[in-house]
Amino acid sequence: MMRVFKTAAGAVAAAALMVTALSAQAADYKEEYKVSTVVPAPFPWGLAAEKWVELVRERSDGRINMKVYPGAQLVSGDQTKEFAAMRQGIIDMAVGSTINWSPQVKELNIFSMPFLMPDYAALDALTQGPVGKELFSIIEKRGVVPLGWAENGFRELTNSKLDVKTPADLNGLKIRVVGSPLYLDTFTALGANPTQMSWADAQPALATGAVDGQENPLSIFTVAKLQNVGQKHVTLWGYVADPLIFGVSKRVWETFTPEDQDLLRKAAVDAGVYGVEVARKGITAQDDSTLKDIEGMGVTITRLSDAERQAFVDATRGVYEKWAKEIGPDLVKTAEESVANR
Ligand code: X2X
Repeated sequence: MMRVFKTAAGAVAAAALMVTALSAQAADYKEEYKVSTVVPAPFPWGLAAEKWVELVRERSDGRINMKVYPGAQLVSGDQTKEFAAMRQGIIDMAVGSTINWSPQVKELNIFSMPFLMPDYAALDALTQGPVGKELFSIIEKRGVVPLGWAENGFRELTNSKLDVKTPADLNGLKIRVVGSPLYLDTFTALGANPTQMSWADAQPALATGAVDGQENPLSIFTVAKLQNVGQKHVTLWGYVADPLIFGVSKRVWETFTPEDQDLLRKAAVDAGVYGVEVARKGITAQDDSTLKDIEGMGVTITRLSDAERQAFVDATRGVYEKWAKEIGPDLVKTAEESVANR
């Protein structure tokens, strides 16, 4: 709306008001925005978060200052509370795993559906297609603004006891899982003895032998040096993958100008591209250097034939069907179509 000022003094007063309004806005920005993650750099997850911080700092000429707080320390290590804390504005921002947010956003369990995604193309078809779009709209309705995707990775099975080739090999093995009940169902269906604990508790539990095994991407295995806590047997089964989401508490989001919202979003997308690249490094068909490094440390890597893998698919089919109902049959159907048409 245009306003006509009757006097020059009126125009000056109006301009002064605008200047006050603008500086008030800048003053509203926090000195530091806290970004929660579970693991720090040099894990690919931490690298993605640091890249976001760096890009935002550069592109805002230092006006927006973020800092990564790893170890889920902003929620006392309880990574499954990260989403709730962000929604409440206790955490400003996070680069979070879909698994850790799934207790509050049950639809995110889609990535934990056993054997839904056979390869990276399938994972990309979900995050970059209609499923990703739908999930982002659900997350936003729950009080967190999602900005982009990065990646923890395909989660492989490791243990201290034996080479696991068949579901029967898992019989009675104590396996640490993350805090989504879907994982309890999957490992129970496979005859294992799953127990839920945070990542902080998992490492001592592996070291003392309180649990025999765990599942995590190979980048977590190598950076955390899980071979040193007895994990000498790795089975490549790629049963699930957890993408990471860059998110901002809605309360915090609304304090940014539209230009800065755009800046934060673009920086998250760019940091996500980098994050996916580092997450896949060394574990693809073209470059399997990480697998060779792991074998070089005296760890056996079991690669399943199609028939061997199918036995795991069959054993977890009931879990898949049960959780399709929990997650929402329509979303699961869309996901299956995206995978089929990838
Ligand atoms: O706790 C785990 O296993 C980890 C680090 O992968 C997640 O936070 C999902």
